[in-house]
Amino acid sequence: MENLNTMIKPTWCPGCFNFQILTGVKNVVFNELNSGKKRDEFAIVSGIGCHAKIFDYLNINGINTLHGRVLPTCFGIKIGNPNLKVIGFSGDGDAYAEGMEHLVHMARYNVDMKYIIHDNQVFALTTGQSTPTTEIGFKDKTNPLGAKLNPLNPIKLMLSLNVGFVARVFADVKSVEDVLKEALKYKGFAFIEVIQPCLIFHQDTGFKERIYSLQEAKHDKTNITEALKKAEEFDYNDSKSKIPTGIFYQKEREIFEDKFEQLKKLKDKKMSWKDIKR
Ligand SMILES: Cc1ncc(C[n+]2csc(CCOP(=O)(O)OP(=O)(O)O)c2C)c(N)n1
Repeated sequence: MENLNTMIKPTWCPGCFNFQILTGVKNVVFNELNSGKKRDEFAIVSGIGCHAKIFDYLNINGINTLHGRVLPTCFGIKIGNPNLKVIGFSGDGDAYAEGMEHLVHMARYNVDMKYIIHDNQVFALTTGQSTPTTEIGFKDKTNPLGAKLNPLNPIKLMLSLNVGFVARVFADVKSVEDVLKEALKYKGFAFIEVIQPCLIFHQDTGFKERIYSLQEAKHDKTNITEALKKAEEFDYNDSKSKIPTGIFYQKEREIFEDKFEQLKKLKDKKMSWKDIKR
């Protein structure tokens, strides 16, 4: 486990839920290494924001990229070496504001990579401005009279784009661990929204009391109609509603890498572009 640590001291606020995400991810990678995978088989990418510091605290190769550019960077890595297990990390601002155009197209492309969104409903690093998942009425420096714009429902968006692995979990170690383990087994683009309060700029709205597990409730994750119904149960404006968590939808479909002969060859022969003689 120590090999996954870096020398850098975390600068997240004490108690920040990003620590839980970090530990969950670390546990999963640790188990993968124990079962024979090599650290070099993984690559991570993060954007800009508090979430992005996870890059500094995980001793795994990768790129800390520009704000909103996590997915095209992951995509580039996969094209260079489709055998890598690539995990991208974004904030809700990074994913749904600066990065939205990439999210929509990467969802369509279905590249075999995993995407974790640390959704604290604010631009935290820049001190708490509203993002596309901030609820109406939230007061911040850019909306002193309260936010007026309707928030996004990221789960519904992903389902409408035919994404084959759509999940939401709360930011606790075990939930992050469980869902990432499943996502790594899944072949294709896995979308994992991790909801978390920001202790400073967007405090808890009773998440823990409102959350229930889709899997314990025997939700049929192969049924898109049921998944869409579940996605409707919670929107960010409703501070009273129940919040379904777990895997909303899971179905494999052809991945980008298998549609292109050159990439498929690299994948099947376990090679990267640098192994090819020109
Ligand atoms: C293109 C661009 N726009 C704006 C910024 C300023 N900026 C830096 S961090 C940040 C907020 C990040 O928020 P989010 O992605 O939600 O992550 P969090 O800090 O909440 O984890 C912003 C707006 C930037 N660095 N680059």
